Amino acid sequence: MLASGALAALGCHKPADSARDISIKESIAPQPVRAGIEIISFRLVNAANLPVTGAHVQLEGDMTHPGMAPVFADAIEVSPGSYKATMNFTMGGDWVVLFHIMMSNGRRVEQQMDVKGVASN
Ligand SMILES: [Cu+2]
Repeated sequence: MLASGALAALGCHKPADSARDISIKESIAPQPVRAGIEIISFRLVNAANLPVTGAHVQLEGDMTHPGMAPVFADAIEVSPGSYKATMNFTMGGDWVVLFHIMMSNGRRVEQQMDVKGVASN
């Protein structure tokens, strides 16, 4: 279990045009991010700042250089609107994590976060 104080917020991303009303606030721990297992925690809220509950979220990690297979992780909802996933960054370098979100009403939303400068082990 992670202490919330160990989480370093990476910032609140403005949603993409297709998901203007759904925003995501994410953090990743431990810091600094190193190759290997990291915990990605995130909160989904709607335009009224209410938690988006019951979403199924798959994370996809891609490196910014070609020739690497993506890594995937399924998130679990740990409290209403708050989710957590365990991602294995298989290499140091610059990553982009895509959030493939399927809301409980079936609507699909995409978000992403940049994870730059993952340290090599
Ligand atoms: Cu790579």
